[in-house]
Amino acid sequence: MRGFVLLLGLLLLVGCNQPAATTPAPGPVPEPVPTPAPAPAPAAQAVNLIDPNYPPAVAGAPGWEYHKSLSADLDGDGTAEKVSITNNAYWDAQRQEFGWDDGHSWHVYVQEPDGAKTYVFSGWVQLGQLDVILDEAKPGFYIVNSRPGSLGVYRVTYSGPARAEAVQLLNIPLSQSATFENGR
Ligand SMILES: [Ca+2]
Repeated sequence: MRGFVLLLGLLLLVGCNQPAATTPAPGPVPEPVPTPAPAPAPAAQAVNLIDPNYPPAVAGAPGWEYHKSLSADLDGDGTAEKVSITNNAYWDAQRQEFGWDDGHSWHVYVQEPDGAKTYVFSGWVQLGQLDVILDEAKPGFYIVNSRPGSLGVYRVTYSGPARAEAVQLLNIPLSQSATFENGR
């Protein structure tokens, strides 16, 4: 019996001296890497798209037959205004088509039901064209100026006659050599 107690004590002693089984000592906790805040979007830059060298023209007048328009309540007064886009491309009445030159003067304006016009673009577009696209999300519209070698996108906010502001959203150079491989 005494021998058994001695053996038991010895075994306990040996067991206590065994190295701790498997759990490794925890390493240092890594410092959390701070996530850099996203860079703020560059503020849209207000621009004046009116070149005084191109006096206002009215769509549908002689020499200004090119005319596209859209209607929307841009200033929130419950009445729709009309946005018109026009240029002086030659209208061939016989052929019922436009004759395009290398460049044209273009105008974009907002017209109230009473006829008051507010011009937001007057200028020359060389080898390109303007488009107007309504902003469905909130009152306003985009002017897209696409030319060989560049693309400009502007957003126009209209608050009433003579109260329109354009900001430049995009103005990027484009490769003139990149085309679709099938040529279309
Ligand atoms: Ca309105």
